[in-house]
Amino acid sequence: MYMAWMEPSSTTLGKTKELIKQGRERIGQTIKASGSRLCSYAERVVFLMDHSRSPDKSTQPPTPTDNINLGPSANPNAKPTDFDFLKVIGKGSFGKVLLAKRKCDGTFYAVKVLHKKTILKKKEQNHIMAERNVLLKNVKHPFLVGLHYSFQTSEKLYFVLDYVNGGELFFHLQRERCFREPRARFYAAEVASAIGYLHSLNIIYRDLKPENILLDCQGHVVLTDFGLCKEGMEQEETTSTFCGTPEYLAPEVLKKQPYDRTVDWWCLGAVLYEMLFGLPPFYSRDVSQMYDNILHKPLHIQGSKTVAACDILQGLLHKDQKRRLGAKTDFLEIKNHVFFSPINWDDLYHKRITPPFNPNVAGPADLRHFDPEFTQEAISTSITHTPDLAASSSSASDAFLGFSYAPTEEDI
Ligand code: ISQ
Repeated sequence: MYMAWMEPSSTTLGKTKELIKQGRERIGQTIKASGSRLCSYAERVVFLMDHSRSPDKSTQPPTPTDNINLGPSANPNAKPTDFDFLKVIGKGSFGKVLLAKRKCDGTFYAVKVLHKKTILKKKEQNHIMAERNVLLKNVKHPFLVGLHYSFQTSEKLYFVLDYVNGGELFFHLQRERCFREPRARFYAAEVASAIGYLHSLNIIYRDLKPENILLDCQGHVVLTDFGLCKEGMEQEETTSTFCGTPEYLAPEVLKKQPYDRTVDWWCLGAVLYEMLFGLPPFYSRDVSQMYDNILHKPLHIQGSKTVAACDILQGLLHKDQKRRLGAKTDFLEIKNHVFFSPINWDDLYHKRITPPFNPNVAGPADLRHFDPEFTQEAISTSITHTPDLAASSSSASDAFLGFSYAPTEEDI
C-alpha cells in the first residue's frame, strides 16, 4: 500500500538532495591506503568461523560451498525465502545490507548478505584465531545493532540484524550543519558507552564515523559495522586497497603503524569535533592535504565552545596515542572527563535519558530518514525477473513502490 507521508515535498527533497550531494562529494574524496582492509563485525565473524572448522578440515583450504560454523547465532532452519527483500540499504566490499520483511510475522529486519566466495578468497591468518573466542561471545549492547540470527546457503551468509530507521547521524548532522554541545554530548556519550563495551570484549571498532552511527526510532544511537579486521588481514591484503574517507583515520592507522584501542578514542574525538563544528578535524578538500593535516597539523579549535569541550577534543585528538585520552584506563578516563559530567552513565546505558532529537518515524516502513539516492530511485526492472520477489511483490514491497532501490536476484 502506498502511503503519502513517505514522499518528501519537492522543496524538502531538493534541499535534502543538495545536502546529500555535498556529503557524497566529501565521501567521494577517498584515499587508497594499500594494506588496509575494512570489514564489519559479521565479516570478521565469518573469517573467524573459517578457522573454527573441525581440526581435520582446518588444514584444507575452505571452499565456497563449505558449511560455515556461524556460532551461537546460527539458525539451521532459516532460509532466504523466509523474507521479502525490499530494498538495498547499504553496500560494502563483501556484500549488501537489505531491508527485509519476514513473511511469517511481518517483522522488518536489516539483512546483511555476504558472498562466501569473496570472503573465502582472503587467505587465513593465524593470529586472527586468537580472537575467535572473544568474537564468539554474545555481543549485545543497547547502542550496538542487534544480531537476531544467521543462516547460510551454499553460496551466501545471511545476518539478520535489527532494522534501524531513525537515519544516519551523518544525514541529520548535514541537515543542521552542527549540533549544540548538549546534543553532541548525548550522542558522544552513547557512542563512548558502546566503544567501552566493545573494548571490554577486546574488540577494536577502528572505523567509527557518522555513516556507521544510526539513530533508532526514538533517537538513540545504534552503531552498525562494529569490529574491523585486525592487523593480520591488512598485512595479508597488500595489493588490496582501502577506500574510505581519511578524515576520521587516526595518525597511526594512516601511517600503518601498530594501533590499539586508543584508535577508537581518536575516532570519537573526530565524530565529536564534526558534530560541534560541522566539518571533520583537519578537514581539507584536498585529500592529500587532509592526510598531511591529520599527521602533522596541530588541532585548532575556534569559536565559542566551552573549556570542557575544547579540553576533551584536545585529549581525544592527541596525535600521540600514548598521550591520548583513554590511553591509561580506557573508557573510565572518557567517562570521568568534565565534558561528560552532566551524564549519568547508568541512566544513559538504560536509555533513561530522553534523546535530544526525535526522528519522528511513523513506523518501521517509514523511510524518511534514508538517503533519497536509494529511496527515490525507480524500481529496478530486474525485480520482475526475480522469481522470489515477483511472487512477493503484492504486499510488503508495494509499500516501497516508486521509491525503492530494489534488490536484484544477485543481491539476495
Ligand atoms: C540496520 N538498519 C538500517 C541500516 C543498517 C545498515 C547496516 C547494518 C544494519 C542496519
